[in-house]
Amino acid sequence: INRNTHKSMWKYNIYSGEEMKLQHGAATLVLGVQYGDEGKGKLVDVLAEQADLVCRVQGGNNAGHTIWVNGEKIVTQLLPSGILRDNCEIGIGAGVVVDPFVLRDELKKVKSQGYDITPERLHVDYRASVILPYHKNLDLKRELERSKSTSKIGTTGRGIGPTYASRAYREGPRIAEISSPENFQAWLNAHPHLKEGLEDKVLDEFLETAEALRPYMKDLAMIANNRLAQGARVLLEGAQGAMLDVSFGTYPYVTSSNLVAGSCAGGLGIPPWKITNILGVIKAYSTRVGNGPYPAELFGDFADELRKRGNEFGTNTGRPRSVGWLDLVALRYLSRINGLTGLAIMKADVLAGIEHIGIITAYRDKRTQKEMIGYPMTQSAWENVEPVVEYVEGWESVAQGPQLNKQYQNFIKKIEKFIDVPSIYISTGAERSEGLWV
Ligand code: 2SA
Ligand code: MG
Repeated sequence: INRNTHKSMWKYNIYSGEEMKLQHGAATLVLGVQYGDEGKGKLVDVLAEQADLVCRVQGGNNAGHTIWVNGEKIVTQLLPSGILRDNCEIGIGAGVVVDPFVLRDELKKVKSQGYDITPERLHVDYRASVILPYHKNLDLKRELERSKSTSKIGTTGRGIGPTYASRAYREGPRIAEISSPENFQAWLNAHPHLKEGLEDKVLDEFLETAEALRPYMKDLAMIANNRLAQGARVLLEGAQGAMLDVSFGTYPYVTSSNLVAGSCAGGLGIPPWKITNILGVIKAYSTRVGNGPYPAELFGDFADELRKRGNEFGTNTGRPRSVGWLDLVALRYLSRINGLTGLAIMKADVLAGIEHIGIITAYRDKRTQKEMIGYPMTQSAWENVEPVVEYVEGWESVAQGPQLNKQYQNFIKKIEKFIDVPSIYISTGAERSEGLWV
């Protein structure tokens, strides 16, 4: 590894066991570098212990982050994973799409689990877009149409795509517009098609919900900038993963927002140079849920076993996730696009006991059997990727106490060398406490 190219990494000596410290007056970004479900929620929860403000910056309740605390499972969808640490404020940024009903229900749910989120603590940016019943219906309708051909995307059905489209069309309401019933009515009257599914009783409930959420609606961008100026440690929580980025993922089988590092500052409204650390999260293997090319995919009994062991089912939808080996070709590409300064590797414990672990180190073209030159750019190029898999020796367990196993260290070294990014955190189990700084 050429450490000179990653100055910020010098602080974290490899395998030093030294915990990463969040910088004051700066932001640290945690993002997924696969297809989502890498375990970002856990890393955010761990780092949030030091943070003063933790914010979501894109996506919506398509996300699902699972965190285990003392045997209790807590799932967040729209709320940032920082909610479990009462030392930090939390935010939902301008780049997020918010379903008011979901936010209401999620606040209620986490309250019943002991996390009462007050309006002093949670800030929802006025400029976040609002998911209306219309958008949800449209999402489902489009998917139904697409399922008649082969172009079904396999969305979460939460209205995410249509809401972002509605923003680009400049017709979808934002949080600020629903903060007053008069404004919202005026907005609906100007865009009557958005009233679909918002009739009578539902409209009343919607207005009631908006009213209840009003104390949370704020100028989060300015709050975040003020906090940074005061020396706060800010954590940005990415959603999904870079392979699902609307520009850099496996388009059109992607989500509808930009997820890569360059877009995250804009999802909150802070200058990009305030982000001084960009931590990529990966699983030691990979998963994908929804349709679209997935060259790494494994099938058969082994895949079923891995899915079961890793509990790889959609957090929100319960859909079984496809599983596969770690794809270093895509990871290397996305490490560059994102400018990763450190890598967190999760769920290697799930692979314990497997004799040989596969890693994808090159792409071959299925048709010509020749190695692909360059990164796939078209849908058909993606569909014709045949992975070249190398096998490394497996491990009986990830670590003994604070010591990583030799075989696992070799695995990590191979990744680091291939992508030229050092690892900083190794998860050794599902619990919040099960992880090592390296
Ligand atoms: P959408 O709903 O428009 O964003 O769907 C577009 C694609 O993005 C994928 N996607 C996800 N992939 C993995 N995890 C996600 N969150 C949930 C989870 C998903 C769930 O954590 O398990 O519960 O099923 C997520 N959200 C969106 C989606 O599968 C489509 O491929
Ligand atoms: Mg998830």
